[in-house]
Amino acid sequence: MSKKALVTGITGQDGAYLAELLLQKGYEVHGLARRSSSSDVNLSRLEWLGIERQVRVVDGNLLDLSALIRTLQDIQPDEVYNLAAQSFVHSSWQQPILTGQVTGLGVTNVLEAVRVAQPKARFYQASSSEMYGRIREPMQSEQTPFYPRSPYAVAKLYGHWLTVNYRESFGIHASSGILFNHESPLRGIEFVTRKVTDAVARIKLGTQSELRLGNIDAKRDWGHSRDYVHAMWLMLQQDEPDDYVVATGRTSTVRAMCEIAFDHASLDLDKHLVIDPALFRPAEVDILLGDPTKAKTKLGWEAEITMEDMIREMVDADLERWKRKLR
Ligand code: NDP
Ligand code: GDR
Repeated sequence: MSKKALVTGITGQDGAYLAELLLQKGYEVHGLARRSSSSDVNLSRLEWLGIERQVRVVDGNLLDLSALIRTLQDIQPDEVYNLAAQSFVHSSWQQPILTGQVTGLGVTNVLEAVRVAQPKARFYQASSSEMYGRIREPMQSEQTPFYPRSPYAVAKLYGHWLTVNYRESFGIHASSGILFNHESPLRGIEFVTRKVTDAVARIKLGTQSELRLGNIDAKRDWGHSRDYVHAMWLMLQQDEPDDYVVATGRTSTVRAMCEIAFDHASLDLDKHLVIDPALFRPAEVDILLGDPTKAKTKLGWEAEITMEDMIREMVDADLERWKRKLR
């Protein structure tokens, strides 16, 4: 009998790569997705990976506990990966209540559904390096204190501690991955890496001339989503649930990341970059740099794809997308 997994956030970047990994490992993969009036479920990322027909999509929303309970009763998954969230930090100041409901309280709904309907399931929570916020230690590990700097980060911290609490209160095999930024050609266009690689493609093809950015001095520890979903899976294969930092251990400025993208397309960043004060955040996380020692020692996990190779892959993918559209 193959194992069954339920992935919330199946239409997002990580949902797609995680589904691909689980299918390769022989899992029956169920994905929770919400419908909208303009489109049925958006399966474009699963289509990009050619797996849309292999994933069983379930209609649902993190805000609807009854639907979550019925979904777990019907599927009886061995593993539940909670990836769904309002995940864009910048939007969380515009939509703080929704962010709290989905990214924070939504975790309670999924954990309650597990507790009520399938307590034997192993649970993964998508926690975030944004929880560290105002950094007081040069490298952030599982022991570093949290200081969230956005409504998103506050909501993630709630979800993180609730996961710890359900593990300790009810004995649920609940693990939390404190993942640092990870990107790919499937990254949403609003995030800075993909905004940059998409702009590079358009500038190269002559349909755009400038790239407007906010704080280019911010530093991030960027890895590849394909690598990071592997760490999620490894956490649920351990005998004991735990919390793990998942990161590369290298940090770069937004500017340095831009230079890699522009250089790859033989373009000059300074001819196209415009700093737009409207894109600065009310409170910024200046630098993130993760210490992945525990993940390496206990899970045998290490990031394999470098930030440079990832950004080049993203530029190539965006060039290909735009060439196809313009044809
Ligand atoms: P995405 O934004 O690409 O995906 C988010 C997913 O959540 C989408 O499938 C979205 O569906 C779904 N979703 C949003 N609201 C609801 C809701 N109310 N009910 C059900 N589904 C909902 O994020 P990523 O794939 O990049 O990230 C996955 C998770 O990991 C997120 O929780 C994110 O916060 C967290 N994380 C991400 C990091 C990163 O660098 N990528 C780092 C650390 C943590 P729809 O398509 O309908 O919008
Ligand atoms: P982040 O990712 O907020 O770290 O959250 P994002 O790519 O949005 O920002 C990274 C840094 O770039 C700076 N920046 C800009 N960002 C965006 N989006 N657009 C711009 O024009 C721009 N200019 C400069 C930002 O100020 C910031 O410092 C991501 C999300 O995936 C979260 O869900 C996840 O939890 C964290 O990573 C870890």
